[in-house]
Amino acid sequence: MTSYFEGIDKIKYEGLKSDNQLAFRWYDKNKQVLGKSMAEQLRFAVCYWHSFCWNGFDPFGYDGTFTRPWHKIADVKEQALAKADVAFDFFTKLDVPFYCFHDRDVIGEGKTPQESKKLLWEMSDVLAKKQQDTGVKLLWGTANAFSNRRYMSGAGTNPDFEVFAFAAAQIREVLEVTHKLGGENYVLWGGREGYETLINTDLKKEGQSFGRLLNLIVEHKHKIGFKGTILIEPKPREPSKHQYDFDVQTVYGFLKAHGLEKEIKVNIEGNHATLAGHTFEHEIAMAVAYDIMGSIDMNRGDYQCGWDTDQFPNSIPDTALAYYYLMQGGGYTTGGTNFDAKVRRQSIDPVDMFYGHVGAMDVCARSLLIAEQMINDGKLAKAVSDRYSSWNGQLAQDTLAGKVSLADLSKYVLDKNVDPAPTSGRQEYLENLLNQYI
Ligand code: XLS
Ligand code: NI
Ligand code: NI
Repeated sequence: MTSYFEGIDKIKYEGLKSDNQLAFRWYDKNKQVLGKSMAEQLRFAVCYWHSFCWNGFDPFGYDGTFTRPWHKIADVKEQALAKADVAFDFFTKLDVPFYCFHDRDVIGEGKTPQESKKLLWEMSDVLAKKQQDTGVKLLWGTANAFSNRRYMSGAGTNPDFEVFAFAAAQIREVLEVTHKLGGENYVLWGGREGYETLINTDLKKEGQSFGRLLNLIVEHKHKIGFKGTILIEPKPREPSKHQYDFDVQTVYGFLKAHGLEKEIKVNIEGNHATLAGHTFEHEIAMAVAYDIMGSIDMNRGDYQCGWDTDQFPNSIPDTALAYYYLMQGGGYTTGGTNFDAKVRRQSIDPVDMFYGHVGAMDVCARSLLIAEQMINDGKLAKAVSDRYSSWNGQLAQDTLAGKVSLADLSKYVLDKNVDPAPTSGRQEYLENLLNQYI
């Protein structure tokens, strides 16, 4: 069998002297960084959908621009097999430890729920064999509960109970298949869990049914003994006008409201953060602060476009800050760095898929090294802790512990004639310090 990536060898680390664009200059998988190898810290994953399912279509170019041979295969099973061959060939040549998929990426949907279930389970045997042969592991699986027209008004938040039940049944299969394949996480991205217009929407009801669905998933996870992490991937909109899982802080509030804050964590995507009006590192730092940091969908948006362009990361300062906050929180446990990114639709050659991923892996590796320096140096962290040092005093500690009343604080201020002296936030100094690491 000839490879779709004929002529491209396994990508290797060649270091800074190399100008080979099909080699890593920074990603040296065995290099030790903050106590682990780079491979173990970064836990790279390639996603199935952007590289092997998308054909380069956009709203003005329905037919797509790519001519991937497997897209022309009409038979569902044959197409799935051909696609899996290419996918695992790519993962192996790129030398990534993980991959991610939606159920409908790995094999198309059947005519009935029963047929779909059968197809997915058959395909899971193929994937299990490929994982065994290549050593590539599953970072996470997810159910596509947004593409089919039945999901136009949502899955877990659909006004029609039948759709809710359908989604629940679909998620059950994908969760079990993920478990069977040794998946380390299970992701829920609710692309249509939101609304288009409030005038046909019952917000409260949709929140209740979505909360119920999450509880059902968590119950089932424990029932089948799945040890991975359930992750919600926040995004503020697109395709919904307004999505309920807006950002990390909103998701935390929702989890808390449904008693799930110890059960579910977040999968944070760079481009979703910026769509929500935040930086990537804001979302990561927020998740670390609330103890719900799970995994990352690594990509970037476009500074001028307000949509999810899913471009490969290429800004080292931005990515370095993302890893700095991730590593400050202890790094990944079950999560990883999944490239939820795609080449541009004019990048039609097989080799372009390598350029996209290889460059992105190097950006991440270099950023991780910068984060390591920042952490070992400790100057930034010290500046922050110094800024809050007055909270170490007894009265402040008692206040946090709930032992002090408003009247006590008032007495303290009045008795002592407290007159706080403002201190500089040192933003420019710290920005300059940051640039020294880059
Ligand atoms: C879309 C999301 C999606 C999820 C998986 O914007 O990023 O690709 O990661 O369903
Ligand atoms: Ni994503
Ligand atoms: Ni996205």
